[in-house]
Amino acid sequence: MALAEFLAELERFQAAAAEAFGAAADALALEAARIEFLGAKSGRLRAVQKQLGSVPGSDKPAAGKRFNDAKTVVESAFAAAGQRVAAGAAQGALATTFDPTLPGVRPRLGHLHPLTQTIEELKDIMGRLGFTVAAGPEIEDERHNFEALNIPPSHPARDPLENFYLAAAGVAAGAPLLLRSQTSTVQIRVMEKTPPPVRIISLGRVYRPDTADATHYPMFHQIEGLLVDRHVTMADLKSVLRLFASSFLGSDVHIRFRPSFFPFTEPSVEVDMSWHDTKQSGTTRWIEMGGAGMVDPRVLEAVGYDPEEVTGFAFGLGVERVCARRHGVTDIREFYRNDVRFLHQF
Ligand code: FA5
Repeated sequence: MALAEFLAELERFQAAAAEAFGAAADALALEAARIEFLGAKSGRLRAVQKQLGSVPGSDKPAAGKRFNDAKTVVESAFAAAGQRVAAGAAQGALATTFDPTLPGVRPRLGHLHPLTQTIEELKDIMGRLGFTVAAGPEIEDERHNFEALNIPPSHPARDPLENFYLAAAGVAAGAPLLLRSQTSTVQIRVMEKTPPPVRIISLGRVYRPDTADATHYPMFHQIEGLLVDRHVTMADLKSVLRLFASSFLGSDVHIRFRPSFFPFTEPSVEVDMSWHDTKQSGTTRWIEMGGAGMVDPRVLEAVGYDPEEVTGFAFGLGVERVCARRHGVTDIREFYRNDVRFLHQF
């Protein structure tokens, strides 16, 4: 093949390759063009290279140089097309996945646990009735958990199997300590320090070795109320609890007193609240929420109050049960499973 003929062939190859690479709209088209022009086995570059062999010997160096130049030009045209196609693809992807006119994605914010929400709301309701919040320790001595509450050593509630007693050290020293089993301990701590009248609530954790079930947990919360003043009666207790129930659970909620016994109140009642069960064709069920009663004169005496001068009422309700009742939760263990799908609903 004459040199001129070879150079013309080289020219055609170079122009056709540049045009094909320039026209490739996407990676697929560009790859097809690459195989056609630069393919190692049967690409057109390879064909032109073969023709170089037939150029007369004296023209070979010039032909070879032109061949190498054309190869470089075509290869850089391919590289440039590759960059253009990749940039276009990235922009296209952005155009389909990012729409700046769409509203942003709101991050999911955490919030207070439903039991904490309940505690805060109950403080609020009782605060409006003039009750201030008092606190007491969760590790208690027997005087505050039992004795001053008129619970004698022989009472079954003091059984070591019914309580979480702490290390033997306290027992050995003759002053056993235990995790408080009720918030009634705070009644004593407040009355020991404050002369009447007293109007407090106390909310916090209490501990009992109860088996966990739908209405029991070994660690739970109580809200305790105590009002001591002149002429306090059971009617005051009932109206405060009725207001408490209707403010937190709704005005259609009824409360019921069932005669009961607590060593530190006389008379004593269990406090039930109605549960209008819409799932069971609107039947009304009663759920025990807590205990209550008139403070026993012996408790008033134990803290130095004169039972001839003042009377008082006290109540202690289970926060988990009140919260479950409010939200229609049928198993209080849900509050402690830490399942965010459950907790997120409140
Ligand atoms: C008491 O704890 C008395 N201190 C209440 C009281 C206070 C009576 C003041 C009189 C005057 P009781 O053991 O019944 O009472 O518990 C009160 C409430 O706590 C129960 O009605 C229930 O709502 C809740 N409760 C009791 N045990 C558990 C438990 N294991 N898990 C969840 N809630 C519980």
